[in-house]
Amino acid sequence: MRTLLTVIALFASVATTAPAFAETSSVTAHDHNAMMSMPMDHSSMNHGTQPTSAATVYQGSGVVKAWSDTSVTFAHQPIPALNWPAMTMRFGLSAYKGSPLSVGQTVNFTFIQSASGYDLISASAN
Ligand SMILES: [Cu+2]
Repeated sequence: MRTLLTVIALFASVATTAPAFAETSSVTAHDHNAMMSMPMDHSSMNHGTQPTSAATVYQGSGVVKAWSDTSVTFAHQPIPALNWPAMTMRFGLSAYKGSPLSVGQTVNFTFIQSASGYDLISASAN
């Protein structure tokens, strides 16, 4: 009796873990693909309906209005992904690895939402 119960318990635990494993590995493969194609593929940008640790990267373009060690101010074009109209706003620089931008320069840029606002990721002259 004891052996039979053990066998049943083992079988049940294998049966419930196996599908979970399959799902986890397919999600990982999917995320990997999304990351590989992110710079080019806009369609992968709106996958973030469930909480993940990877922040969504948004794209915009605009004119540099101010530059400091910690922030840049852009007068940017509308950003449909966020339902933003054109506006002038500040982005933090803690995640930015590029060179300083010049006031008056028009750039394409990418950014993420941060705990305190929005952080610039990259910018390239337009
Ligand atoms: Cu804005």
